Amino acid sequence: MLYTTNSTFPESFLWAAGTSSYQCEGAHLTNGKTLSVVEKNINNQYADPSVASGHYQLWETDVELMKDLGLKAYRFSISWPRILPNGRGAVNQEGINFYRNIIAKLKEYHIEPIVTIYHFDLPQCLQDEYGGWSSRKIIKDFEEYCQVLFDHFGNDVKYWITINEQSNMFQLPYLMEFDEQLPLEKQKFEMNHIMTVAHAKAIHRCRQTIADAKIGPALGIIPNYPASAKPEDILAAKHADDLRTYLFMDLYMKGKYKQSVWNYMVHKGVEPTIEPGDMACIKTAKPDFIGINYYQSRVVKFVPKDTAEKELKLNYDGEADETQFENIPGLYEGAANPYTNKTQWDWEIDPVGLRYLLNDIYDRYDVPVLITENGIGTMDELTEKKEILDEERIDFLRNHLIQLHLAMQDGVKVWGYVVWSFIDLLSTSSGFRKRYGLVYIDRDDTDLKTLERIKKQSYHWYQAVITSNGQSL
Ligand code: BGP
Repeated sequence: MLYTTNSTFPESFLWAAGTSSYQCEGAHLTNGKTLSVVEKNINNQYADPSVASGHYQLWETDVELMKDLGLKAYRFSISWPRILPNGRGAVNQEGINFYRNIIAKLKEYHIEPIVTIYHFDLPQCLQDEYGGWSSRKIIKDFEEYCQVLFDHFGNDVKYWITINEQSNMFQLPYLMEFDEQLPLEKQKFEMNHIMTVAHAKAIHRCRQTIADAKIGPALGIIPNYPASAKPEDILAAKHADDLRTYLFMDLYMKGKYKQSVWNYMVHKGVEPTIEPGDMACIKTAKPDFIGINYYQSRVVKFVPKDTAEKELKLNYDGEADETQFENIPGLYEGAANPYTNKTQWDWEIDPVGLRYLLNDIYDRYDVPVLITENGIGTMDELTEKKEILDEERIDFLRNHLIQLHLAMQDGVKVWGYVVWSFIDLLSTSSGFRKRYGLVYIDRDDTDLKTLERIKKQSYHWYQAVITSNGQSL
């Protein structure tokens, strides 16, 4: 629809906020928990995950803050190595109790738990034993981990997210480990296939165990815009979307490899090994919804085959303009957008892109959407009165919610909206320097301070949004 109406958000709309385990819990080697790959990797480069936001100890305070905020739902992830310290086998009762207590409190306050099964934290022991996601052995271990969660929490948790940001997992250097002796791209596509089968198995297990559950993946999506009206640039944007988004979406929703991407992989000799039964397993595991993590859009232009290859280099410290866009010679290269503002970490701020993306996804796949992450990383500072005046965050969230609402009026079915993040947490790329929370945590990268929770201005703003069911944006 090209014109908007005055409709309101539905009563059932899930106003939510989110976190993930290793980013907020801390206690990373406490009460039976073992190390995960991502904890090992970020510990080397950024902040220390042993305390994070102190949520393991302070979860009750945090849930009280959720209640005051009026959240209808809370998205969080369960730590695989907290539940299964050896990656499989013996279940750690302390881990089960930790999440069981949180879920019980959420239910008491009528806050719907939305549980992510896998948010980057692979047990390090499985990486050491057989190479983690590079081995098909992980499919069985992941399936059993899922079964443990469904058996223990299935009565109370009705919204499940299988895997967070499968696509980004292969882009960001600290999320996965690769074998330096083997061609990188081939490894990535093999791992992607294995992960897709594991995701599908999780959906099958969920359907067998929890009759009334809704389950789907959460994909980090960056829509690609052409740098100009030049036909080659238009095609470049399509290629970038196919490789970075629709490869994954077609697997999840249609149960098949996108032909153009398959051709690309075959041409480069990097296509994955498909075993008998894999595609049938994937095809019959249609998700109930798609979770979208949306932060930014990107511009791409065509670059000829003989261009030098460029890797993606991220801006980690928030000193703007350090990002180097990746390219695939012959297909596309990232470029700056002259029409959008950027965050301090060079992420393009593009609320309209959310409306565009939602329409595109819904047209292609006809599946309900949950915005599983949306937010802005900023360097928040306490004022003398101990306040956080994060107007930039309020603007960001407001403008995205306006576009989300317009997309709903266009006809897109959106179940809910998860602000990233509920409390400040360890930014995977930049530690505590880059804050996303509605609630400030009194610590920084080097000084643990008091871990006091302080409501930001955005917390109060979101509270009013929820109370008015989106009327008071
Ligand atoms: C997504 C992750 C989140 C969160 C967010 C912000 O990719 O799912 O876990 O980290 O991005 O990213 P960052 O912390 O790197 O700014």
